[in-house]
Amino acid sequence: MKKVLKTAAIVLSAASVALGTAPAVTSADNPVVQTSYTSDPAPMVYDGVFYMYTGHDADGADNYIMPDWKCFSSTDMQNWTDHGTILPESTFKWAGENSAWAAQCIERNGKFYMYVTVVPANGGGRAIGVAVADSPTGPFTDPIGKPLCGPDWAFIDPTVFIDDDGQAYLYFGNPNPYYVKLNEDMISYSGSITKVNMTPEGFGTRSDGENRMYVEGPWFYKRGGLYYLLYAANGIPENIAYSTAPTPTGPWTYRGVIMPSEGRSFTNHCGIVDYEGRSYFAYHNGALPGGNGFQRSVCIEEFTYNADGSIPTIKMSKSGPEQLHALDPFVRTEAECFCWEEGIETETCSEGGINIANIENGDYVKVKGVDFSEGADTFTASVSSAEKGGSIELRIDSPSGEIIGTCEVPSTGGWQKWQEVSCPVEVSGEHDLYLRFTGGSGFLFNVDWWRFGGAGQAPDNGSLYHSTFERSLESWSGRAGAKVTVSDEASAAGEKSAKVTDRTSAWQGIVRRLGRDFKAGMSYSFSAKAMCAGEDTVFHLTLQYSDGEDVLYKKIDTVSAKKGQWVQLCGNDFMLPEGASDMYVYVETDSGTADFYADEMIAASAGIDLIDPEFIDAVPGDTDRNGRIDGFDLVIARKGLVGGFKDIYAEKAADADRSGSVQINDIVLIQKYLLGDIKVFPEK
Ligand code: FUB
Repeated sequence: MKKVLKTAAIVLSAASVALGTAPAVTSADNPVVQTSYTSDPAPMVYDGVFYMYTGHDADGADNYIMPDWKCFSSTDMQNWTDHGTILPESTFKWAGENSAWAAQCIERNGKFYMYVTVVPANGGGRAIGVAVADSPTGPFTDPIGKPLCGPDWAFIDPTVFIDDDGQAYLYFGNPNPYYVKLNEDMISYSGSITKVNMTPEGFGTRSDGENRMYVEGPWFYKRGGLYYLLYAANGIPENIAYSTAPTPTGPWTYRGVIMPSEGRSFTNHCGIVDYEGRSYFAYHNGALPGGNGFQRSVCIEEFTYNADGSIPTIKMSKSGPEQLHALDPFVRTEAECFCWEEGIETETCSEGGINIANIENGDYVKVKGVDFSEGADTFTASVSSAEKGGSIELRIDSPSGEIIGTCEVPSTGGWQKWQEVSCPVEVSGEHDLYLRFTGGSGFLFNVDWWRFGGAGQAPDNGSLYHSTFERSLESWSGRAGAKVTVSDEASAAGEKSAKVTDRTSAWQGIVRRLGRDFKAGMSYSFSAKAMCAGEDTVFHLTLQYSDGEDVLYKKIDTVSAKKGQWVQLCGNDFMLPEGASDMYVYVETDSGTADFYADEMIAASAGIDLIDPEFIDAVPGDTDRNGRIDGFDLVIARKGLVGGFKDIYAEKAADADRSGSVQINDIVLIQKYLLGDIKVFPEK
C-alpha cells in the first residue's frame, strides 16, 4: 500500500508540474482512508462522534481477501482518527478466513452490536454473525458462538435499525433482500426470516430489463415516519438506488438511483446518517492508486434531502464534506488523526490505540483546518525509534509551505519505546498543518501523539467538559426527538450557542452522555446556561441514569427565567448515585415546548465552584440566602465589608444599593430596612 501511494503521488506531482497546478491529492478528504484499502462503509453516530466502520481489502488482492473490520472516527468530517482493526474475523471461532464481508454496528442500552458477513469454516454458505462490545471501538466478543442467520449463500450484508417502538430489524441478502425481527437482546430473533417479494413497483427495473434493481448491500433506516431501504443495484457495475415504505416491512416503492456507477469498483455499498444537523452518504470506490473492485476505498459526501424526503443524485467527489469546525491543536491529538497522508502506515501502539509508523524521508500527514488562535510557541510529540530518528518539519498550508518549527527525534532504543520531544514554533491563526518527516534512509521513527502550547491555549479550569458551541455541538444532541443546531442567534458567552427546536414535549431538550470520566458514587460540579426567547419558563438541569432495572431522574438545579433572559443552572458537588450507569445530563423545561438556547455547559471535579457571579440574582439584604432579612444578614454584611465575604452570593446580597461593590452605605440601608425606615431597597 505504502509504495503504491508513493508512486501515485509522484505521478500526480509530475502531472501537476506539467499543468502548473497544485497536486489535487493534497486537498482531498476522499477517500477517507489512505493507509489501507477499505470497503462496505457503515457509519454510526454515537456520543457526538461520527464513526465509520469498514471492511478491509488486503493489499494486492485480486479477489475478496478480507481479514477484518476497521473503524475510523471524526468530529469535523475532514480529519479522521484510525482506530485500527476493531474486529478480527478470528473473533468468530466458527468462521473461515478472509471472508469478512460487509458489517454494520449499532448501539443499544450502552452496548455495541456489530452484525457481520462471514463464511463458516464448515461450509454451507455465508452467514450473519453478531459481536458485542462495551465501547464503539471494541473489544468485541462473539456472544453466541455460532451464526445468527444462516449459513445460506444468500445471507450477506446485514443492516440493522431499531424502530421507535423498540423493535429492531435486520435486513440482508443477495440477490434478494430478507428481513428478520431481532429480540431486545439483539443477539437472537423471533419469527422466521422473511424473503422480500420484489416487484418493479417496489424495486424498479434494471437497464437490461430485469424486473428488480436490487442486488445487495441494503441500508435500512427511518426518517420523518418513512422507512428507507438503500441498496447496490442494477447488476455489475453497481449503482446505488432506493425504495421507501410506510412500514418497516413494506410495501416498498422504488424511488430511483442515488449514485450512478463510477469510480473503478464494480461494486458499491452505502450507508447514510445525520450528524450535527447535516446528512452524510458513505460509499466505496476504487479511487486510491491501485484501486479496483477488490482494492476499494471508503468515501463520504454531504447531501441535503429534498423537501419531499427524496434523496438527490449524489456524485463522487475528491474533496468530501466541508470541515465542520477547526481542530484544536492545544489538546493531545493522536498522530493517526489526519485528513491525508503520504507514505505512512498505522499500527497498534504499546501505549494503547494506534501510532503512525513505517515513516520514511519525505512522508507526511496533513491535518486540515488547525486553529492556532492567538498563537503557539511550542510543539511536543511522543515519538519512538529503533534507528537513528530524524526530524519532524512542521509546515503550514502545503507540504512545501512555511516551516513554523522543526522537532528533532532521537533514537529511543525501540519502535515502541516512547519519549516526548519538544521544539519552539511560531504560528498563529488557522492553517492546514503538515507534519513532514525527514531523515536518512529506511524507517525513521514512529509518532503516537502531538500537541502545541502557547498563548492560543484556553486556560485550564479543571473542567471535564466545557462546551461553548463556538465550533460544533461537541457531544450534545437533541433529547427524545428534539433538534439541536449550532446557532449564532444568541449566546451566553462568545458568539454562538446550541439552539433546541422541534420540541413537542417539555422534556425534549439538549443532552449528553456522561462518559468514563464520571463515576457513580462520586461528586462533580455541573453547570449550564439557558435562555428561552419565546416565553417565560422554568429550566431544569437533570441527571438521567439507570439503577440496573429502571431509568431514574435527579434534578441538579431548577431556575425560573424571564423571556429572553439567560440564566445559569448550577449544581456544585452533585453526587452521581451509587451504582448508577447509563448516565446523561440534559437541560429541559418544566412545561411548554418553545425553542430555547443552551450555552457554556460545564462539568468539573467536585470542589470546583462553577457559579458564575454574573448570573447570581441575589436578593438585596438576604446575605445568608434563607429568604428573610434579619440581624444575621446585617452581621454577615458588616463582617464582609471589613474582612471580605466567604461567598459571592453574600457579597452580591450585601450590595443593597446594587452599586457593584459593598460600601458603608449598603450597611446603613440594611439597618434602615431592619428598623422599618425603608420598605424596599433602591432600584439599581
Ligand atoms: O465486500 C464484499 C462484498 O462486496 C460486500 O458484502 C458487498 O456488498 C460488496 O460490496
